[in-house]
Amino acid sequence: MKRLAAEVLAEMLAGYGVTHVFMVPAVVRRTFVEMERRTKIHRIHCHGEKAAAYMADGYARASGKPGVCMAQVVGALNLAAGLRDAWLARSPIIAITGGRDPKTKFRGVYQEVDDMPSFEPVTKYNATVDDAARIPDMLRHAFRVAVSGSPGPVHLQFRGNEGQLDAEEAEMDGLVETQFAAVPPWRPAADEKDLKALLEQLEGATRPVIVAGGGVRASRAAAELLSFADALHIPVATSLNGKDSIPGTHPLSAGVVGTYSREAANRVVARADFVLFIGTATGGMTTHFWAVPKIGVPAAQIDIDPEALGRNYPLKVAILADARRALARLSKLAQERTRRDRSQWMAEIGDIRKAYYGKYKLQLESNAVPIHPGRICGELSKHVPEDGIVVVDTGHAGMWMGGMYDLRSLKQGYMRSAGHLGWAFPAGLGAKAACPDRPVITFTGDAGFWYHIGELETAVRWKLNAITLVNNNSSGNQSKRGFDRVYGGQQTERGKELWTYTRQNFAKIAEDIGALGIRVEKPAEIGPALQQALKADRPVVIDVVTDIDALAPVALANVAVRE
Ligand SMILES: Cc1ncc(C[n+]2csc(CCOP(=O)(O)OP(=O)(O)O)c2C)c(N)n1
Repeated sequence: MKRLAAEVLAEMLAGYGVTHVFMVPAVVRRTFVEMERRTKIHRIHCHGEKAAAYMADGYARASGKPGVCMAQVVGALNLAAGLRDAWLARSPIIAITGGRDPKTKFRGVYQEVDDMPSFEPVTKYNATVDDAARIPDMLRHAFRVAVSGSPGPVHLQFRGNEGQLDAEEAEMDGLVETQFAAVPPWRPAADEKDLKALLEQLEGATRPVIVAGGGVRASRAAAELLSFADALHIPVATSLNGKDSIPGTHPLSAGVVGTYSREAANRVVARADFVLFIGTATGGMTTHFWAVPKIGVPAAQIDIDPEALGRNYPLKVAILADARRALARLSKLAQERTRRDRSQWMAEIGDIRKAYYGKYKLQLESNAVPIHPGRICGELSKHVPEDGIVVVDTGHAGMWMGGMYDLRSLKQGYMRSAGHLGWAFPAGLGAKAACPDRPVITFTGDAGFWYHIGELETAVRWKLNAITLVNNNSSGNQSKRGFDRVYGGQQTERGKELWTYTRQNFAKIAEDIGALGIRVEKPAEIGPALQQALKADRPVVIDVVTDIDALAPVALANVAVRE
């Protein structure tokens, strides 16, 4: 029996558990009508395609379910640009765009270029859907690819500049494979002999460390990670993507290692005589460009992606498995063995942690006016609720929060821009869409906030009640050091034209748009502002006026290793 493609598409998306789609019209118009008629899917109509992609990304990272975003042909490249962060962070997204029609292509059709090559570097699967009958199987494949292995974005280009293919009829099954509705669809087990070899290596090590990445998060393996680390007394450092795999308050937590990092973590990892990488691509940001730890350190790795294993660090043991399953089995096997005394290493970890908090106390508790951003991190560590999700932009935002913010429990979440300035604010709205019952608090600089400030109106209209805290120093002051350098020491007064802005009051702008705006000028006001925001049940912007001269700590490299 023939059915209207739009009906089948709307029903299939609902069948996969999609609750929101993020888009700028006009694309698959008829499907939106069928969504209204047949499903509860919210059609979040945004102000820009890049922001729509970031919202889908935030939705995906908060829920583990693919985020869906859409654009008509002329907005397709804007959407592709927004997939870049998801690609880098391995976040599952399904992007649907309008495309070309064989009947008219190459004739100078209004608004049309060949968008397909632009999606190639930022997707795992990039395909054209030319016949309505193919929508079901290609959508199923899109879900399958997005969530399988190391997750990532996929792109389907529907025939017609607005993807009008959805208005056609065809024979369609509409079958949904719910196994692929979220990450991970499978939990492959590790080879027992590899796990035993790893335990041998760990037993032989005096100062082992675990570096946990986004794969631990994707596998929802944090509890198993902690049991294993606790059982064998192994400290845990994380990548920025893996930050919510261990509370910062846990005595085995070293912090985020690498470039946007905590110096305690770089110290611990540099001191280690054995490194176990779990669910991390061992990329430049996590390893401070392969300096922490140094290449050649005895290492093992657990990953679901065979191509990640040993890619940057030669391995003693390479384990292909789902992180949660491997860690659960490792904990079990570890119970059957004698455990090595690590009291000296544990004492050292305690000392390194203490030294870090001692050194940064001045910033975390700073009473300076204008406010020091370290104090914001200190206040957030205290005030983010037990089930709160924190969403963080890149640049100094990533450095301040990656290094200085502490999660207090495994129920709290942490997500961060994989490098794109301006990602966090829309991603926070997407996270709130995915998890309406959890508080979402976004930390962004003002440069980051300016990118998609128009989406405040989207937040108000759709009641995406996220809290956005703006570290407002009227500049992108991460650029200061770089411009000082190229000016040969200290930049000229005019050099500041390259990274400063006019002073603005974002609380006022927020109020004008219909959100709650709170301006904070004194450190003691941060806590009460957060409490007020958490009770507001509206989108909130907390505009914190901060010190333009406060620069985030740079990564500790070349850590002296003394025996
Ligand atoms: C898309 C994109 N463009 C440019 C950059 C480079 N960049 C990184 S941080 C930054 C300035 C950040 O300013 P702001 O968000 O205000 O935070 P601040 O450094 O002032 O704390 C820039 C331009 C980037 N990361 N991403």
